[in-house]
Amino acid sequence: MATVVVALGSNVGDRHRHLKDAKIFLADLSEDEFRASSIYLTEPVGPSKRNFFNAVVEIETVMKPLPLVRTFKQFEQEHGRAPEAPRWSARTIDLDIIAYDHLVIHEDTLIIPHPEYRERLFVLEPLRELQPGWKDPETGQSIEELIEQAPEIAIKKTKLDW
Ligand code: PH2
Ligand code: MG
Ligand code: MG
Repeated sequence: MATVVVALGSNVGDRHRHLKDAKIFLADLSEDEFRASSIYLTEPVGPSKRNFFNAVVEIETVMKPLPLVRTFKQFEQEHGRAPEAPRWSARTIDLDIIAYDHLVIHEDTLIIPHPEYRERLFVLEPLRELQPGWKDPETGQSIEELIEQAPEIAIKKTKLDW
């Protein structure tokens, strides 16, 4: 069984609803413990103009990384995400694998840990809430070090429920 850290993001439509739907899907998928961070309101990184709701969850699964990615893509598409939409376009729901146990994978089709999560406070802050002892599987850096180095963005923990 693997512990998988998943980042959730939504910046269009009923963002709270999209996150809650994704949580139900991920909790169902999880074989064992399921844990979720708070929901955060975050400034967009990149050209998007719409603020995001973001969160990080942890699931336990026997699924291998690639099938898991495919399952996530299918969920995204069933929830209004166009498969060929441009990289930075608004999204109803985005599910990204941040880490899969302590695996390091560098393949054409898959990079784990997520290649950009170290620059993304909207992932790092909820991850710190969930796993204060987190160490990057590739570099060994602590979550505090990662947060210190990441570019500043406006980010606020909300009191929204799941
Ligand atoms: N996702 C992106 C690009 N920019 N910015 C925020 N705040 N939150 C996101 O989830 C996000 C983003 C690409 O997936
Ligand atoms: Mg993403
Ligand atoms: Mg994605």
